[in-house]
Amino acid sequence: MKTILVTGGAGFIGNCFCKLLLKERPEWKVVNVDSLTYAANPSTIKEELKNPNYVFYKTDIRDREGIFNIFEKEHPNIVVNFAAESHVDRSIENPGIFLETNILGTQILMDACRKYGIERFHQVGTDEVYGDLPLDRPDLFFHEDTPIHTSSPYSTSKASADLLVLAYHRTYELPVTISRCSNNYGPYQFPEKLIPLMINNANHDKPLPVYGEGLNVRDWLYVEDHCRGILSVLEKGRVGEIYNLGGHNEKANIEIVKIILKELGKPESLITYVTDRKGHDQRYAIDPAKAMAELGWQPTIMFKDGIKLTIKWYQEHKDWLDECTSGEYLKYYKKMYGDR
Ligand code: NAD
Ligand code: TDX
Repeated sequence: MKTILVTGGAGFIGNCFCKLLLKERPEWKVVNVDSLTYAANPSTIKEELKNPNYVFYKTDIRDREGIFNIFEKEHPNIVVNFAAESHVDRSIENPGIFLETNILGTQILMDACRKYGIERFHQVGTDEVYGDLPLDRPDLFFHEDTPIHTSSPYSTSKASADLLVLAYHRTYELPVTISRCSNNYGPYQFPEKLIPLMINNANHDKPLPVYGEGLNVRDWLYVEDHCRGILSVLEKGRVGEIYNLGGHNEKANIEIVKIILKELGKPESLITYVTDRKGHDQRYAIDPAKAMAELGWQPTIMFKDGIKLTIKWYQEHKDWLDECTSGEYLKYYKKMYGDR
């Protein structure tokens, strides 16, 4: 029996990872540590809470004492850190919390790992640490040794955390791994991110706010494929290594928005071009060759199928979307999109 401590397990990707573990590693105990920020809808974890192999702590990873107490009690063998402030636009408005959670929170977790001893600390990273690629060079991709070159406070905080993780490996010999993934899509993503935001707006016949000309390119991976990649890194990856995870599924934002409108039977007249994001990265494109060769990992869900599954899920879970978009979300939406 292994105990795996997952932080941010009430969020989009962390919850998918917990679901995967409970299904496919039934001999593992899953400890979810999440402070339930605005980005976590508590109903996301309601099924997991019924599972005897699952424990939930509502604790902030910035709370050193709280985190150390959980380690003292649970003695995890493995720690996977998903907990983060994850939205680029919010980091442009208010960078401070990104540095606190994403960097200092990671440090506190690793300090607990050092004190109590673990087999593996895995940091869930992002391709945004590599900066962006030009739109006119489709031959270029991010490799694990592509230099860090960040654009936003969000990506800078994630890059800083990665460097700290590597420093804890070199200095204290903490057994770490890092994965860096491209854009995820799928069920339970908070509707501040492109795909669920556009689905939600289209459902309400509200304008679909496309930044700039909608030509920025993202490399999309179905969330469960990302989670399977992380599990492969835990089970087959080499300590001290970084693994890029991505699906070679590049799409311009405007293509995605049009697919959503078509799937929902809504008119393209809902598309509204708005002021661009500050410092907007042009193109992300991951080369996942290392993970494929070393771990035998590869994406299983094609974008054309994954996007249909995703839209269908949101259509069948409008209550979940409504829960996310009440309260604070309305203020956020007005602030970010009101005069854009
Ligand atoms: P999310 O915003 O949906 O979820 C983040 C979760 O972390 C939430 O449940 C939130 O309550 C929790 N959290 C935030 N601050 C916390 C704190 N101080 N203490 C404890 N819990 C806290 O994010 P996501 O999209 O699921 O991303 C998960 C991780 O994957 C992040 O580290 C992100 O950088 C990384 N990532 C995301 C993507 C993507 O496309 N979404 C791609 C690559 C990497
Ligand atoms: O209203 C919008 N209009 C729009 O045109 C929003 C919310 C986004 N966009 C554009 C900006 C980006 O080019 O869509 C693209 C995707 O935007 P986001 O969903 O905000 O994702 P991105 O900025 O690419 O970052 C995501 O991928 C990497 C995640 O949020 C990060 O957590 C992850 O690390």
